[in-house]
Parts: sequence; structure tokens; C-alpha cells
Amino acid sequence: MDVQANIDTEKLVLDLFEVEGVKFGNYTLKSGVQAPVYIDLRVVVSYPELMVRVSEMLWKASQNVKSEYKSICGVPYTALPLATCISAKENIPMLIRRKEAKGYGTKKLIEGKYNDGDNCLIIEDVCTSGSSVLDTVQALKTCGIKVSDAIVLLDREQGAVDVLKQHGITLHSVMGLNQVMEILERSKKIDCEMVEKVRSFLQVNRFTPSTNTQPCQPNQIKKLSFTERGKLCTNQMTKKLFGIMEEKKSNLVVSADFTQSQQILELVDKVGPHVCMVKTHIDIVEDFSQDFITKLLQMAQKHKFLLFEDRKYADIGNTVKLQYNNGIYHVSSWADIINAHCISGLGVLAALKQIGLEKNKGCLLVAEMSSTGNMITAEYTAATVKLAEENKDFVIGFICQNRLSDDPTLLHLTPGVQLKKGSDDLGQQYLTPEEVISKRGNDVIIVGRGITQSADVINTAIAYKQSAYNAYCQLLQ
Ligand code: 5IU
Repeated sequence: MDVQANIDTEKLVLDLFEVEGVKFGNYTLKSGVQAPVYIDLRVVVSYPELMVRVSEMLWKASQNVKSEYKSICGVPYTALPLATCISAKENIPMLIRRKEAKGYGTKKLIEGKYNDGDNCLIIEDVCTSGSSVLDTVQALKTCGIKVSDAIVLLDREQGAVDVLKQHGITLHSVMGLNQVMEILERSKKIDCEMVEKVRSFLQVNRFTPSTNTQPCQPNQIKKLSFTERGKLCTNQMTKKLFGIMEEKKSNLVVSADFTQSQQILELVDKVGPHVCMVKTHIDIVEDFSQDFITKLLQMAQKHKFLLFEDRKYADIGNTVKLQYNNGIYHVSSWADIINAHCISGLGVLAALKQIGLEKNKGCLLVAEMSSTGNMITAEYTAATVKLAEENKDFVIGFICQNRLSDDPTLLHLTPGVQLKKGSDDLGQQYLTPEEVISKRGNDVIIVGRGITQSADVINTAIAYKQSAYNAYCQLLQ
């Protein structure tokens, strides 16, 4: 680092300390962890000269980036004005990541002009685990934009460099927390006791790259067959499903949304040979009985498909546990797979896991919905993806509209599918199998009325099966 850079960094650190962007004491972080240091650079917007200086230093650090990039994108919200300063001063186009996406359909995660395959440079103020950077990378990725590098003003040196590296992203920082402490100690703003306290905090609170399967580049996953992906899975349910899909050459799930058990049994006997899974809404069945479940399980064995109860558990943990295990349906006794909205927090997943894990069941997380105006935001989707990636012992994938994770062991199942694009009169929106599988990179289509209301159920199911499986095969070429 040259002498001028040292002087600039020192001045910046002292100024950030002065405006309380960096504070020392006893703080409870968002995660609930007690920390001796608190960094919140939102305050710089109240000091325009400081804000410009921060953006200039970020820009200087970006000179080390080797890849070409078309635009920059600040991680919302703190880095948004910083990216704006850089964009205006250096005349570089900017993209804005929308945190609260509009309803599905008109939903635009990323504002600004871009082309498929563009590389974008991420700007961030502070990095701890790298997860906020990854959320923005995820949002960009769903729009076809790549990220190879990220610039951060202050790296808390808790492992973000390695975490991001695992995702193929090089993190460049203007300064690290240890350097900040050295400067402040030298300037007598903090004492050596505090420095030691922070150092041991940083040592204990480190984030390490996940030891799970390495994520693939999206193009690589699309080239992996279901069999190859099955081999990478440690989750037995995912392995089983990949196996069935390959054996039956079917990535079709039928949604058996009938209210009479006989209608369901007749349907699944007809379409059973052509589907990898049958999806139920057991609470719409008017003549539910244990005998119906016994027959359904016999069908599942006869035609080799899995049973997915689309219950969308969403309550607090304790309630969800009772809903899954008790009541008149005893879902945990027969459904191979269930799904959940994680709106209520980690408790829902923890509760379902308590019941399902030892029964070797699988869970899908609802990360996106097909219905118009649904209130799922980009941020919610990104948080759901993270939850899935951290709970792969039980979570086998997503119900979604777009490929969301580069982890080849997570499945992407998409409802809202018919042979023709369109909608129903209650907000359902339909995409075609080709759009869902080959364009959007999902794995499985879920089809209800497209099959159940057809005059020729068997041949229609075959048509959906072939259309989705051919789209998958095309990706492998
Ligand atoms: N389903 C959706 N959209 C979603 C989710 C679930 O349609 O976002 I999450 C369910 C509802 C229904 C089936 O049981 O998938 C789709 O049925 P149709 O193909 O008949 O629209």
C-alpha cells in the first residue's frame, strides 16, 4: 500500500469512528450473538463529503479486479448510495437490486438495463459472512447476470473471503477490521484490552464455507443428468426421486386435486406409470379414510411414484408439529414429501424435522409462487434458498418458478404449468413445460387441471411427460 493510501485509510477510519459508524462496547447482533464491536455505515449518508470519500476508496480497490464488467450494483441499502456515487463519477452504468419485488408477473428483481450473461461488480459496505453479497448475487443471477468480483469497504475478517470464493466470487476489501483496530489503538481511541476482546471475538465467530456439495455454475448443473445429481446426494429421499425420474424418464408430478377418494385412485392408476410423484391436498378429500391411504400407498408401490402432500405448513413450530403428525390425516405416516412456507421462521422447519427426519421424509420449501400478485419478495426467496442450503438433511429442494440454487442436490419443482401459457380466473398463471425446464432451468413440472380435466387423461399425461423430459434432455446436450 502506498503512503498516500495509508494516510487516506487512517483518516477514513478516524472519521468513521468519529461519526459512530464503528463503535466498541457490548452489542447484540441481529443473530443474537453478543459482540464487542458494532459497525453500521448507514450513517455516512449524513456526511456527504465522507460518503464521496468512501466511494472513491471503493473505486480505487476495484482497480484490482481482473474481469471485465458491464455495470456495478450496490448491496441494498447502505451500499446503494455508494454505488450511485461511483456510477456518477466514473460514468459506469448501475443496476439496482429491488429488495421488495413487485407481484409475480411484473416482478423485476433488478432495475436498469442489462443483457443475458453480463458481468456485474458488487459494491458492499461491510462484509461479515458474505451472505448479503450472496443474496444480491442470487437476485442478479435469476436475471441472467453473472458476478465474479465484489468490493467491500470493511471486511470484518470473519470468513467472507472464503465463503464467497466457494461461490466463485473474489472479494476485494479497502480495509480489514484488524487494520481498523490498529489505527484506532495507535490513535488512542481504543485500548489494547478492547483490541484483544475484538480479536478473540473474531476468532471464535468465524464463518466457514459450507462442507456441503460444492455449488456448480448454472450451465454445469444443466449438463448434469438426474442420475449424476442423484449420486451427489446424501439425502436418501432426493436420491430416490432422482432415481425414479431417470428410470421412468419422467419429471412430471400430477396434482390430484379431486374431492372424492375414488376419483383420486382412478386418476393415479391411469397416470401412475408416467409420473415420478403424485401431489395431494388431503384436506379437500370429502370421504377420507385410512382405507383410502392404504390404497394410495399400494398404487404408489405398484407404479413406483412418491407421495407429496402439498400442505404448505406455515404456523409456529409446535402447531406445525401437531398438524404434520396428528389430526385425522396423520400426514407423517404416509406422505414421503411435504412442503412448508418459512414465513414463521426457523421453528417450522425444526418442528417438521423433529418428526420427519427419523422417518426419512423430505421437505420442499416454498420459495416462489405461481399466483399473480403473490407477496413473496426477492429477499424472502433468497432467505428461503439459504435455509434450504443449510438444512439439506431434510430439505430436498424448492417449489419455485425459477432456478434458485446452484447446488445440484436441490430440486426445483414448478407448479402453474399447462401446455399453453395462460391463466385461470382466480389468479393462477401458467407457463409451458419448455419454458419451465429449458428456459428457466427448473427440474420438475407439477400439473393439475391440465391433466385432470382432460378428456384423455393418459395421453395428456404422456404429452406433459414427454414435453418436460425432452426439455430436460435438450439441456444435457
Ligand atoms: N400450487 C400452485 N402454485 C404455487 C404453489 C402450489 O399452483 O405456487 I406453492 C399448487 C396448487 C395446485 C397445483 O394444487 O399446484 C396446480 O394446479 P393446476 O395445474 O390445476 O393449476
